[in-house]
Amino acid sequence: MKTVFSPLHSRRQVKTELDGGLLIEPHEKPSRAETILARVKDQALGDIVEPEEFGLEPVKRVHTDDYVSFLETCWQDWVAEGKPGEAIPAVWAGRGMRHRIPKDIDGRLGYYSFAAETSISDGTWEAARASANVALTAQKLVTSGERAAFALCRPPGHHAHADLFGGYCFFNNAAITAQAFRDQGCEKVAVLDVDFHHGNGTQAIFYDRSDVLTISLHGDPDLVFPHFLGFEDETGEGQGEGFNLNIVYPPKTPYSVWSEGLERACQRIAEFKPDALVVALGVDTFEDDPISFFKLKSEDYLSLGKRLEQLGLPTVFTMEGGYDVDAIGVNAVNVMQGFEGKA
Ligand code: OKP
Ligand code: MG
Ligand code: ZN
Repeated sequence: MKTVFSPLHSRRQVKTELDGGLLIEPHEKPSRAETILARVKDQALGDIVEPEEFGLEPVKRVHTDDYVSFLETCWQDWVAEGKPGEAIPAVWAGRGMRHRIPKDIDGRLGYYSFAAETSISDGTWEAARASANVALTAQKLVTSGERAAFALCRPPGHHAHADLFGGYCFFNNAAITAQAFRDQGCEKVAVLDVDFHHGNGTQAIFYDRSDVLTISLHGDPDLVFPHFLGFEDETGEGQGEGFNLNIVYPPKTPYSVWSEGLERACQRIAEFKPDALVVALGVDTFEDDPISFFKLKSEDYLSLGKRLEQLGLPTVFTMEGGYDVDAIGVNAVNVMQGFEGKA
């Protein structure tokens, strides 16, 4: 399997993540991507290719023009205001307040976000753009006949809505990929999100559509991020009714239980009969992940890959979360190797 990777991911190198009342070193850090890349090389998974430049058009099929423009100039606007640190949203339109776009950068940071842990600094825009290009290049490989491709995206994307960043995400790489499949002639596309966290952005983007089936397996949002979306009674709306599926688990869920939901997800996908599959691949389901609470083991990722292969679909994997940097390479590449038949 080919891996698409851009060294430009390292342009996203923020110093801060608001966590527990402190500004800590971010969990979503450059070494994550480098460790996965090293494992891809070590295991000789396949060629490693740099992304092509697709421009903003396929990004804007999913994200609003004004959101994209905001991200492009956010850091300069912040610096121009004389702010001393990294750009961090600190104010939102609460219940009863107006959802209008303010001129001031503090106001716009709040308007275009849903969480405060995701700081912005110089290079975030370039890295987010590169991450989308990585996903789109993998999509092009699969459209051109590859059975599957691994988009080694960083920053991740599945929390990003059409016009909201948060949860370490800016552009929703999985959604952009699914939309690219649609725009190139696929009638139906499925997005399966196996990251520990709910893929709230992907769900929201396709919520009223029946052409893109969205499924996410995740930790109970009553207990974990993103807190305000991802419950099992969210099944889609309008035309999209019945085309969103959330499968929620409690703390300490092992693969033996998690895989029952995977089976339900796979059966729903098989019934949907999509022309392509996008897997939003987080490996923060791992037992030693520092911010998550499932109990998957490294060998379980081989089983996951094997089950995904059995769907028999052209498949793009977009990298999402995974914060135990020591294990992230083994776990992510195990999915690809399981897909390719390694037991
Ligand atoms: C991004 B992805 C940790 C709180 C974490 C943000 C989690 C973002 C996860 N104290 N809040 O889905 O892996
Ligand atoms: Mg998920
Ligand atoms: Zn996650």
